[in-house]
Amino acid sequence: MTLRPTRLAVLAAALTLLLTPTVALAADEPKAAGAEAPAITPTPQSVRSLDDRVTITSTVTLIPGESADTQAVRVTEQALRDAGAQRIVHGDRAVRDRLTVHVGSAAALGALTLEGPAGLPADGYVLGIGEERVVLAGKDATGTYYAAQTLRQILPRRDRPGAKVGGLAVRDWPATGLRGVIEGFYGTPWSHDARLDQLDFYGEHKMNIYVYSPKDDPYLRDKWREPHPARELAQIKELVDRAGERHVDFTYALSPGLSICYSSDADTAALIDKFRSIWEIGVRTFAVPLDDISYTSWNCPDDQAKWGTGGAAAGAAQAHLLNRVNREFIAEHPGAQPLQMVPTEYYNVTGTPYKKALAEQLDPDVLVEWTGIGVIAPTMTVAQAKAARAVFNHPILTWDNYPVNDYVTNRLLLGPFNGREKGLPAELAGITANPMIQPHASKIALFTVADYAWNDAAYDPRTSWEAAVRWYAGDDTRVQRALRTFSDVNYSSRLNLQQAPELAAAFERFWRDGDERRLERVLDDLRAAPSVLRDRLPEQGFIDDAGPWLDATEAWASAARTALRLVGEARDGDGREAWELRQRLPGLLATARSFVYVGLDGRPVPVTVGEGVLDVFVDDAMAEHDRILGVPGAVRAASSIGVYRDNVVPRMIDGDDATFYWSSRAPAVGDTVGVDLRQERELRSVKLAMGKSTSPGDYLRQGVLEYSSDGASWQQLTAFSGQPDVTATAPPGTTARFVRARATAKQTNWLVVREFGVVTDSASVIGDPPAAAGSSLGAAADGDLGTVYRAARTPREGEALTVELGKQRTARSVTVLQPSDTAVRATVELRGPDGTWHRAGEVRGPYTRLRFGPREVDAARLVWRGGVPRIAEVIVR
Ligand code: 14T
Repeated sequence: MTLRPTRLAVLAAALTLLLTPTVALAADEPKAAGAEAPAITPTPQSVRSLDDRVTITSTVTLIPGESADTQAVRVTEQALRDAGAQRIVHGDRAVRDRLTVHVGSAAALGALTLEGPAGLPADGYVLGIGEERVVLAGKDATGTYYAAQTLRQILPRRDRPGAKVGGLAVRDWPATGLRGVIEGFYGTPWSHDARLDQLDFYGEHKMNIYVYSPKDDPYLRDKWREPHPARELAQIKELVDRAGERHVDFTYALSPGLSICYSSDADTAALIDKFRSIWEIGVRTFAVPLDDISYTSWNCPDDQAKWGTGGAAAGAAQAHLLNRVNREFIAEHPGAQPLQMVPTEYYNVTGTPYKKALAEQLDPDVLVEWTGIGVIAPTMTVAQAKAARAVFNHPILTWDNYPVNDYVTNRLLLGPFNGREKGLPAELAGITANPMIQPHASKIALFTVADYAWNDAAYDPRTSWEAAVRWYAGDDTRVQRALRTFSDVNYSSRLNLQQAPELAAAFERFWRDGDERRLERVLDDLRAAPSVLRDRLPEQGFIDDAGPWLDATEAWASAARTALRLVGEARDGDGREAWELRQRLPGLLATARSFVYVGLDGRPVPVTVGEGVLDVFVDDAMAEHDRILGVPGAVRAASSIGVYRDNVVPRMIDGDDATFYWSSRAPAVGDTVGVDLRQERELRSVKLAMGKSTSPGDYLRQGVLEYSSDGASWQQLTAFSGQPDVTATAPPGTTARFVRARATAKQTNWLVVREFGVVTDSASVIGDPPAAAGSSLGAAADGDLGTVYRAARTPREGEALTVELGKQRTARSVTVLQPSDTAVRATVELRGPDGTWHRAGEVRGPYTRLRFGPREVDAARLVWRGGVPRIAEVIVR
């Protein structure tokens, strides 16, 4: 059938011609906001566009009303100037042909027939645009200030007057009373400038509380009785002033728990005196955190005498102290906000004598901070919050340990606030998030916290995260992409279990469809992201914060890019090029792992990015190459338990008895450590060496040694108990790919494995010259391209290296791999069934592949012809 233009198509073409000029004209007009949804953050409760629009005139009349403060006026004026207004004149009535802006006036909403803010919760506001006016009407001064923040986000950016702004009615309020940040982590406290910058950020994101409680400021904890040095006090005052301007409650938290005597009048007076000195610089909100202290041992005998021992005694003593602060200080200072406290049991809702004492004895108006269930709560539900309210019998303020990274200083946590059930804010006095040691890098997560705390009903973690990235990157889409890519490889946490969701999907897709080009683009973007951010991200602080992670990202992307090329060359059959690339990877990986974060204690901590995704891809790529080449790959070690410090799992197969794998907790029933031989092998014996002299008890107290062909069904080799060193010999004929030790009883000690040794029938290598120190003959045929046989000296006439295959097999090729900087020459010979050797060819260069017709062989040898031998692998297939 031939296609003819139908009458409809002709009509459509004509219509297009007719309409095109009109469309073009419309595009020339300044775009009215409201045509696309304005990016208001946090997400407002309700936005409605009105069938009207206003013009930003050259001169604007600003009429301050009853709930306007200087800051709301300042933000409004700035927003108007940024939108093209040239003069802003304060007045008390509208002037013809000028835009009128009412700041803090509910009555002015009348002309727009909008309901006023009277019925809204604290901090709520109504913003109306239409009828030649803009009206900002807060429930209170903070509400008006927030209306101004919303206006700032809505108005266009212009350098001359005339912009049209679509009519709009925003009616907005927060889902919970307190929304903000608790600087409550261990490690390097934020700098003064970073804190000032944070306060600006909170104001812009409608967060209204900042709790000043860095664990490592000595004057807040260790030396809580001592006054702040004058310079520091002056800085605190500057923070307090800035917080006030941004409608943020600066909360001063003093943690006396390490040394206070609860019954002491002097100590109570010292605490109150310090609060008083802080009141004087303008602070109105106070907290007494009693977390991370011992409540089983008192700091003075008087407390023991007064309260006895146990949780109930601790609760009573703490309530006593807090009530005194509450009655003698807070109640005596009109304008003071409710006192906040962190209980020593802050991480669950279990009924205990301690909580019961607090519930009954602590003054009812004191806010209790709670981290959810677990110190880092993966999820928080409405039911849990209700349970917390019930068990503490006090208003609950969450201390949400996200995105705090003091327990994982190798990581940046750039994923969204997640796992918090909708409806939670309504159960709470508020939400405070404990941020990262890195203030600027914390803003992505904190943006999403602000979004959730303001409007949990509308909150979607992924959408909010995307908005956060766009907001932080600014208008440049390239920077947006770079920041998204970088945040993706720093995404996971206990709240967001998947690491690098976008990159992981790209890898998965590649392994499915083999589209190298597509993945190439993804990895090129990842590699370029750090320099794009360094060159163009608006906030330099982020670059300083993220330095080692940016470096690591670039290096990991290079490694992954090389790994991808490796797979490509191997699949295309270019073994020589593949071997070149394969040899580059260990160095690239070492570089990728070389970047460190240096904490307060001066210890360098290697940083990670895309862990479990980038490293696994490189591993998988090498495995794919090795598979194509016909080698099984290096033996792998695994553990079902995490790693303590840097005592990583591979240390139990490094052949070094002085290094060890150390678990991050005690093994439970069913926990395993083991090795993957990467191919089915004849199993000879297993030797498990556990414990170490400085922690001799750290071994599997009771367990079994098992082996498996598929990693799914297991056979027992032996059972053991009460012995740190376990050896077992397999019955002749036993074959296995996997060997493991499994705990069959729970224990309290953690686990140290010095070596997990497995002896198999692997091809044996004999001959001369002997291997140099640190190398072995076996490395030439161990299935691991990463290990190299290095001869200790120049070969003598007639010396050869022989690889015994263990059994006869049909072969069609021999491949000999040498490190690229070696140029040894050798003749390759194969032994046939009659025991005689036949020449197969010559080794020349790093990659030699000799092919021949199918031949029965049981050994191969390299007869040296010159140079000092270094052989990565001899592969007979
Ligand atoms: F007070 C609390 F609510 C709280 O979370 N305290 C600390 C906090 O300062 C720290 O930033 C956070 C994350 O590491 O966890 C708490 O500190 C801990 C918690 C532990 F379970 C320190 C050591 C622990 F073993």
